[in-house]
This record gives sequence, C-alpha cells and structure tokens, in this order.
Amino acid sequence: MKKEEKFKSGYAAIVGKPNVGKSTLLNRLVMKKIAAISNKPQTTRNKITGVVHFPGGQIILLDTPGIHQASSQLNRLMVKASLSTYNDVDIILFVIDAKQGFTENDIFVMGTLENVKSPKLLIINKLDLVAKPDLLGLIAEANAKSIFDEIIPVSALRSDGLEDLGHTILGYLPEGPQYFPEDMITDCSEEFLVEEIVREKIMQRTRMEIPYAVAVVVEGMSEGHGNVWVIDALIIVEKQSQKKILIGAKGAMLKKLGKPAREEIEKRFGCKVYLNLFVKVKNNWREDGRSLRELGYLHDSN
Ligand SMILES: Nc1nc2c(ncn2[C@@H]2O[C@H](COP(=O)(O)OP(=O)(O)O)[C@@H](O)[C@H]2O)c(=O)[nH]1
Ligand SMILES: [Mg+2]
Repeated sequence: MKKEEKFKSGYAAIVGKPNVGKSTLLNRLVMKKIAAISNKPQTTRNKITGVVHFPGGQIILLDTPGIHQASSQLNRLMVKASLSTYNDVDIILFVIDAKQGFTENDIFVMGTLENVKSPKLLIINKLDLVAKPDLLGLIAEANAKSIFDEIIPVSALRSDGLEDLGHTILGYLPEGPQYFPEDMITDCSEEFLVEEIVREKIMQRTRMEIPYAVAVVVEGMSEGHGNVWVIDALIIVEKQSQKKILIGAKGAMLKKLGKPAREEIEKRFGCKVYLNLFVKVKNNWREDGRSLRELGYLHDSN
C-alpha cells in the first residue's frame, strides 16, 4: 500500500436464490470454511459473516440464507434475515447459476433489489458448468437488464476469478477503519461454527424431510485430559421416526455423521476433539416460536 492510499473497508451482502453457491463463494473468498454447504436448498439458515483481508482494505461479507417464497415460520424468518441485510451494506453481490441462467426465482430476487441504492455486482457462478458461447449469451442478457454495475463470471468451487472479484469489490468500498483484526475471519462463535459443521454433515447425508427437520445445538465445550476438547452437541428433530433414522441401527448413522464432523472440527480448530452427539425430539419446532428463539433463529427484533 502506498502511503497516500487510504484503507478501504465495508460490507458486501451475498444474495440470490438457494443453491447458486453463495456459501461456497463466501468460504472461498475468505479462504477458510465458515458456512455449511450442501446441494440441498436452504442449507444456510442464519446470516454469516466472513472477513477478507487485503494489504489496503477489508471486505466484510455477509452470507444470507437465500431468498425464496417462504412457507414455514422458519423459512419466513430466513427470508427476512436475507432482506434485512440490504439496507446496511456498501455493495450487493447478486449470485446466479451460469447453467440455469435467469430463472423465475432469480427474477423474483432481483425484484427485491430494485430500490436498493448500493452498487450491485452480478456474479455468474458455476462457470465450470457452461460452454463459452452460452456464457457470452448470458452476459449479454444480463447487460440488457442494466441494473448491474458490473458482471463477473466465476467458479467459486474452483476458485476461478475470485482474486479479481475481491479487488473489484474492494474498489467499490469507501474509506473506512479496520473493523476486524487481521487474524479474525468471522464473528461467528466457535459453538455456532461447530453447529454448522454437524448440521452440514446431516444435510449432506440424509434425505427427504430430514435435512430440513434438523437443528443442532452445542450444549457444552470444554478442555478434557491431554488437550482434547470435549464437545456435546444436541441434534433436534421433529419426530420420533426421524430420531430413529439419525441414530441408525446400534448408532451406526450417528457414527457415520460424527466421524466427518469431528475430523472437520479438528481441522478447523487445530486440536483433538471428542464429539458426543445426542438426538432429541422437539415436536414441530420449526413452527414453534419458543423453540425457534431457543435455537437462535428468532430474535426479539423479529
Ligand atoms: N460446479 C460447481 N458447483 C458449485 C459451484 N459453487 C457452488 N457449487 C455447488 O452448488 C451447491 C450449492 O452450494 P451452496 O454454496 O451451499 O449454495 P447456497 O445455497 O447459494 O449457499 C453445492 O453442491 C456446491 O458444491 C461452482 O462454482 N461450480
Ligand atoms: Mg448457503
């Protein structure tokens, strides 16, 4: 950084319909995994912060649950969490899937952006899935919409185009303070990160309604003998039948979920972990205000 150049910093909201790769983009830009990823829509439930550090600036990324026409109370809260970020950010990163192009859902999300004054970048993600002529067609179509300040094709999964994207975003940010120290890449708590890792493994390994019926709460985290962290995590489901599936025969399913979760937690925090998983039924928690509050999805401001 030259002496006369001022430090730039600000907030960038990643928005788009579910499954376009918003969380993957956040993780890759931050270069550490923070947000859960799966091929199922609505994997992300909370607003998640990730910080990208540059010599002359800092981008604070907000990953959002994804906007869609919502049905359950949990889903409505998720959409509300996404929409509420628009007003407080310096730039919007609107993500679409290159293979799908502009679908009805993308148009719906774009509609919610109409009155937002911040600059808007269109990120065409999953570049790796399309041929060049198709991509050029999509870029032309996006240009015609003339609501985007720039159009940037990337492949988040392959980290293609992300360095340029980072610098482009930085270019739009105002002069500002260093909000986060350089070694801090998120303001999410360790408990939250563990909950996301466990929930991700469940989302990736279960089917039908189970991925959506699950919530995870870390009930305890403490240092045991020999520098091993002991973590107790509670998996909450809606029905007895779901509990049975998650536990599996003689606990086989829990083991299948627990191993990759433990390994990822160990990698993320750089210590040995003993992960205890418990399963509990909470009838209809997705529609129950008290449960939603206890699980951190409903805040008094909602
Ligand atoms: N081929 C390909 N797949 C991607 C890319 N980015 C994300 N995905 C996949 O798309 C799915 C949804 O990703 P996720 O980040 O959870 O999407 P979100 O719902 O928008 O947060 C996952 O299976 C990702 O691995 C990409 O650049 N290329
Ligand atoms: Mg997500």
